[in-house]
Amino acid sequence: MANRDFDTAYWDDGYVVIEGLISDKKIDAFLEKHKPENLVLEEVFESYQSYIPRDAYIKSQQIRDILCGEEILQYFNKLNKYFALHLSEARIGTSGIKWHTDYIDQIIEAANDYIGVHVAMSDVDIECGPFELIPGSHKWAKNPEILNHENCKNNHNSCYEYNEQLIDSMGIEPYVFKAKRGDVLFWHGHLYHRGAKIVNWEKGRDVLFGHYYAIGKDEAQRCTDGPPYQRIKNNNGIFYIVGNYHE
Ligand SMILES: O=C(O)CCC(=O)C(=O)O
Repeated sequence: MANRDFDTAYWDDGYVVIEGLISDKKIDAFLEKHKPENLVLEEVFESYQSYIPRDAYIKSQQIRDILCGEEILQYFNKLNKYFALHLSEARIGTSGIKWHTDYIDQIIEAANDYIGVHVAMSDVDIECGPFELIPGSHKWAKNPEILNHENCKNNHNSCYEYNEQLIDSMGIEPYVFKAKRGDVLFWHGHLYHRGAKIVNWEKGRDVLFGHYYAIGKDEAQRCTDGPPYQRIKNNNGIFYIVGNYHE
């Protein structure tokens, strides 16, 4: 991001890394509460499952302290959007998932409202399968006949193959996130990324992920129980926590 504003770098490259954003104190509090034990192997992508449930943030102050805290919010505010956390994951090492985007349908406005956050809870050992991304790929034209939610759900290999071929044809080198503990990476909903394969199972990278949707200002303003943590609605069982509503 050197010499560029956060928002310029984010919209140009589709990602931004902020070094040392989250304190050891917050990370230690999280790891004390959510110990990476009983790791379950996920066979499809040869990786460990998340050791917290996707909605763990609803009950965990320690997760919200990180994923909805002031450190991350100050950057969301630079995008002039109000974001709601809707998914959290914590993993030892990679998800192993192949190249993909988190927002699949080719609706640019909606993808602009989707953001992922990777918090490094330990230094990243390169052999444990780091997070990789393709800079600028959020702006590429992608085939909506293939990349749509329905097709990627029913026929996911066709989507992975399409993504692989498109990335090969563009010839852009991946960026490998060799993080230090406390570093944070923000990425755009249409940016290609993956969890690279584990090379050495003895080595880990403890990662906390947050996924967010932007919500309207009116909706954010309806929250009355005070920033920074506001549970605003129960949408078919999914709770949303507003991060950055400020008066
Ligand atoms: O394992 C990884 O780092 C990739 C995670 C990922 O793809 C995601 O959270 O959307």
